[in-house]
Amino acid sequence: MKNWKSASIFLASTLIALAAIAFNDITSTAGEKEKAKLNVTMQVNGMTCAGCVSGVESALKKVPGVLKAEVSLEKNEAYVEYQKGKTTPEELVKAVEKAGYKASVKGKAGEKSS
Ligand SMILES: [Cu+2]
Repeated sequence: MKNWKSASIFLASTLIALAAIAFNDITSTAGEKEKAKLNVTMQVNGMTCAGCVSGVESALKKVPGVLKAEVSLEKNEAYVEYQKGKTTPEELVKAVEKAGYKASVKGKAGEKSS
């Protein structure tokens, strides 16, 4: 009986801890959304296949602050959404170049509210 009791106490505290983590996650996600989001379109040259596309995409997604990276092989373009203050278009260009492709900033858009 004693074991059962301590086991259930352990379970209860684990559940409370998990709930606290989940709640924290929800509040921090809401906080992130309030931060300004910027986006940039880059010209990317040197991509020849779907493997290149995913290589550029994963290189961009590894940059801290990047929220979204969409790479188009046909357009030779990369569209990136990122958090203001966490990274810059110049750093994103560098990340693509480090992955082995030629990149340049095509268009910088302002803050996106949604
Ligand atoms: Cu390729």
